[in-house]
Amino acid sequence: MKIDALSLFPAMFDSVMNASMMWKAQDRGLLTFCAHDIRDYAADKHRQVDDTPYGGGGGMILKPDVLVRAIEAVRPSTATPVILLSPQGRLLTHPVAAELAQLPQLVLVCGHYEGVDERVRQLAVTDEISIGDYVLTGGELAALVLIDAVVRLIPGVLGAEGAADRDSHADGLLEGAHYTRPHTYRGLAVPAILTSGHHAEVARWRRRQALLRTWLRRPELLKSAPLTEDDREWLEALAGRQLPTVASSPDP
Ligand code: 4G1
Repeated sequence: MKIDALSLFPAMFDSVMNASMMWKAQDRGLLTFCAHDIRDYAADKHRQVDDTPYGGGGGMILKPDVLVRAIEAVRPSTATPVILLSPQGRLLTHPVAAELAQLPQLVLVCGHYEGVDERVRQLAVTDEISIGDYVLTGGELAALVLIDAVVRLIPGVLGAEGAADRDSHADGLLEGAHYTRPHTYRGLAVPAILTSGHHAEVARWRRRQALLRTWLRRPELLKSAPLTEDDREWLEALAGRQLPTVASSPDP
């Protein structure tokens, strides 16, 4: 996959893209990443990239001529998607990331100030994606979140360990409780089932922990999660029960 990011602060991508999984993906030839400086596409001697909004009001708007020129310069064909990271976009979810991971190239456009001139959307943007409902200073961190979610889904980027990890996220449930050594920490012991050696019982306990935590914290996720008949029966039993909190009951 080739990813080109357009930004006024291309250096913001350096640390994330040169560490860990992102480094591995590029090292293995599975990802080519390039951050481009939008200012390089400014035409005047002051290299102006933004201007005041028509109709007044505060703030600055990214100029359409500069941004469209930048997009057209990095986009090899009109078939390449151009994604504007924006609070007005469709929400980034696992299915959206999985869809983008199928594509050979992405151009990501990061806004700044009050945003981009509307004609950039009309002329050069093919998709608009948001990472969530909060105010950001720019689209760069949103682009990095999207890149992380997408690149880990490219076959060969994660090792065997990661592939298993991916399955547990892709099932649409939250993770239950996890424990590692020491067995007892500050008086808190690991649930006995995990040291029992009964693998089938452990698997069932983990599944129910995941269902319980999802039901308590993100019940809306259960609507789209693939559930077995056993899962449904157990959730129904839960609904008719007095529930303690997850934190105080690692052993439901
Ligand atoms: C109105 C959030 C404005 C923000 C309403 C998620 C946020 C890009 C994202 C803003 C941005 C809300 C995102 C806001 C983002 C121009 C430059 C837009 C920064 C900008 C809820 C500022 N996912 N925000 N406006 O944050 O780019 O992708």
